[in-house]
Amino acid sequence: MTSDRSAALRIDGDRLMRRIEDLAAIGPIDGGGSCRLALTDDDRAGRDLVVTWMRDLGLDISIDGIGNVVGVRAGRIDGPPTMTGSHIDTVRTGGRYDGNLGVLAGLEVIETLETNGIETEHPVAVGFFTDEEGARFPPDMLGSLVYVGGMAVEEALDIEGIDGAVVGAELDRIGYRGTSPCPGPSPRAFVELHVEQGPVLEAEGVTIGAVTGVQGISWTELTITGQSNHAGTTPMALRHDPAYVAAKVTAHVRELATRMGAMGEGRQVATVGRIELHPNLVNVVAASASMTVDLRNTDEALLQEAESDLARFVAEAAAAEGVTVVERTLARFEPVAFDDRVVDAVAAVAVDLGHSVRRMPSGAGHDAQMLARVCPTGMVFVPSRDGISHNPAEHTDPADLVAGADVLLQTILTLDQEPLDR
Ligand code: HGY
Ligand code: MN
Ligand code: MN
Repeated sequence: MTSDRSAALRIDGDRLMRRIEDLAAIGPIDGGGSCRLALTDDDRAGRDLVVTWMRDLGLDISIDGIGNVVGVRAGRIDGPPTMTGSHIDTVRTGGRYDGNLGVLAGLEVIETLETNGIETEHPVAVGFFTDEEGARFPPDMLGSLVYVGGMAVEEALDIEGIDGAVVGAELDRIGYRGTSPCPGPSPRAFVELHVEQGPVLEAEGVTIGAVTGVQGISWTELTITGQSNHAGTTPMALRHDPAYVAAKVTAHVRELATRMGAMGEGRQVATVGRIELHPNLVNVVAASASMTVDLRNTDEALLQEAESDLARFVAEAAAAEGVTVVERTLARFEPVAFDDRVVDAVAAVAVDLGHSVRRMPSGAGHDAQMLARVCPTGMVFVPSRDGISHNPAEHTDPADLVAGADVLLQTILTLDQEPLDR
């Protein structure tokens, strides 16, 4: 049970909003969002700003071999910290809250403890993980995956991005290949604040989501090779057109998701986010097409069913058109269930603070799904206006941002008092 003084603590909303605006000003894009693809110069600038804030708070800062950055505030006793955090890399058309909110609310929680002279039993840590988005260097959640030992750092450093850059060289270039060991030290608990990025909380008029887990993710890259030819002289029956197969696959994944059910338990979503033709010219039947398919489901068996359906369709479409296809798995994570003790703490704190709350799974991937492999983990959601994200129009009302950060603060204080063992 937290003390009355701790229970009455609330974050400084203006200070949180100022930090959100300051970070959003790095890599700014029209519409109020940011573009800070992982390990770019803009990502470095964002990292430098957050590290400066960590240093100003007197945190013990560590940077590991994949560029994860963790700042720790000492507790009364030494040992594994109660940890929070998220990511500050963005997609190319990112909003200002995706990931950033979780990191900056973590800083705000620590500054609130500091300015109110609150000593926690255990250390409190806030971190940001490298390349959560996976948009430049797949898979997503790369940094937290390495942090928990899900991928060797050597393997991660060799990953080539969509622009031909390599993770290790980019980390060196921006000066964030650290010396702290990978895997990193397991925290005693991890709780992440994040915007929902979906329509549920807003549609139900609920302020806080006590997240129960994260759905499974399957990313596949298809490289389709046909025969480049003249657009005017080549009879249709003689074509081997990768663009045509890519279009059929794109239509099929939409039908697949619709057929498998779009909502409720076992909901299926499917997205073709990237298609690139070569040589991509108006009067040339393409030589090749490179595309990605993102499949997700809260049910692992159904996700595997969707993957099998896709593979069958691709093989049939390729054979019919006389093209070849090379498939490459870019990411594959099974659904994750969070620890009831953390989910219950989030829900109870939300009620104590007078906020409406509902339990719900996450449609998006998060670093928390990796930390759940090594410690009791949960998440706090706040509503996204119109359910929009991965779009500069992403917006959450300041009152909801503050509510989420207060729930994060009080959840960390609650967990600080709980005898959490693994
Ligand atoms: O892909 C995701 O769900 C996350 O935005 N990385
Ligand atoms: Mn995110
Ligand atoms: Mn994202």
